[in-house]
Amino acid sequence: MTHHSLDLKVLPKDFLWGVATAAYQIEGATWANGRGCSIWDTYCRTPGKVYEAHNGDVACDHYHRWEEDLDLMKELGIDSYRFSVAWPRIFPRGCGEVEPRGLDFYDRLVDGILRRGLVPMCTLYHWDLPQELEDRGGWPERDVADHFADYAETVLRRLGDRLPLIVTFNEPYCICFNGYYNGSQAPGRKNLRLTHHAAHTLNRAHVLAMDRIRAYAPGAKAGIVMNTTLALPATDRPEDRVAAELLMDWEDRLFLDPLFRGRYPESLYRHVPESMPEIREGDLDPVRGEPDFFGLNYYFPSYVVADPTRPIPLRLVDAPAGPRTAMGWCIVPSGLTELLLRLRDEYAIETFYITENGSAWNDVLEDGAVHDEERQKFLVDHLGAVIEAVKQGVDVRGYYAWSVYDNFEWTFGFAKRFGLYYTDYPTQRRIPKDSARLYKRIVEEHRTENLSQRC
Ligand code: GCO
Repeated sequence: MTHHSLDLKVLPKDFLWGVATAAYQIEGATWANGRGCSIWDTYCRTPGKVYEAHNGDVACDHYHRWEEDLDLMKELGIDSYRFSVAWPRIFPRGCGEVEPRGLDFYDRLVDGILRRGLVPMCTLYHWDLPQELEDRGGWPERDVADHFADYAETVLRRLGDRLPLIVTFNEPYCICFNGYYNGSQAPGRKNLRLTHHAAHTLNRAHVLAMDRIRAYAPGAKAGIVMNTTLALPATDRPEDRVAAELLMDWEDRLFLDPLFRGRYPESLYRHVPESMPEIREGDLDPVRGEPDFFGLNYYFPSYVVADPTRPIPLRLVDAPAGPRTAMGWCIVPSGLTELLLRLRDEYAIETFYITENGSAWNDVLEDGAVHDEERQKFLVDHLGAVIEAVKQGVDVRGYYAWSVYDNFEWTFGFAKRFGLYYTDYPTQRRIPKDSARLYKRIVEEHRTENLSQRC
């Protein structure tokens, strides 16, 4: 097991150590108890979209194994569990009739989380849009924001008194750009105007959902989760620096500026005016939509050069030579520190959670063990980056490892393993990797540090 020299006493005494999952990636039971079809059920059945046509029909069978999974999290010694609610379980058609058995499942799950002394962090949307709403236009359609707000209210009327931490959306960038621009994820469409209209619907939906959260979960802290790009110029050329800032307008400020400033980046109107959406009074409201915390998902930075031949004059280039995870992603822990500092300074964000951070490796199960040295190093190095940010005054309240166990990695299916536990899919056994033992030890050491400080 990896040794570490993390300065854990830097972290707040009430720092939340957690793990994160998402409904479609772990639950399975996609046709159980009235659940409706989602865009990911459809996408998985579209030839050529997902590795070996894998799908979430069974996944980690969490829908039936949730109690043992919560016991496993308790055994891991963590404080908090970040999960998502599947909209199609609550509104099988996206709106209209509610499926009470869907609410019943999450009612049991939340009570189970609380009964084990864990803090639930509930994500209302982690990519599984009901297919019928997509059939009616999907996120580019303005009224999906109203349906989302009604869905949020329905969930919170049932669970709101027991959810201390609530997230409206997971990764608006992926929802909009992978879903409607580059077509790499469900629903797999490719249209810039639809992308920007989807972004506006989602920005508006966040504001509407925050109204409902304040009304039906008044005791909760609410926020949003973004995989904000750390865009780095690939060279010191001034034009590449400009391109890097433009990438952040394009990918990130499209969501950050509406959230914190109530407007879109001016550069988008300069470069792609024809794709920008109609904005109505009250759509973007930095007062109503202001989050209590910002959830940051961090995996790797992006490297950018200027490219005047393109509508948005930039191009992503490969990261400098160096270690890569099994996803082919570069590994730059210091980027997490830099990104936290930049977000705090640019938007005066007072409270962060690292809502996802983790790595995929070609894990080998031998003699019932997985000696995942690289994942352990990734974990320690990125926790070190969080500690460095805290030393520089950033208020980070928690860290959620992605993920507790291997699960459905979207278009990569079950081929990529991010878990602290190894999921043996044929038997559905969860087998602790060395990284799980390391995470458990780090959590225990932080608690011990706190106790010693109290004495
Ligand atoms: C994301 C999603 C997760 C992924 C994880 C690994 O950030 O893309 O929130 O569902 O599985 O990040 O790619």
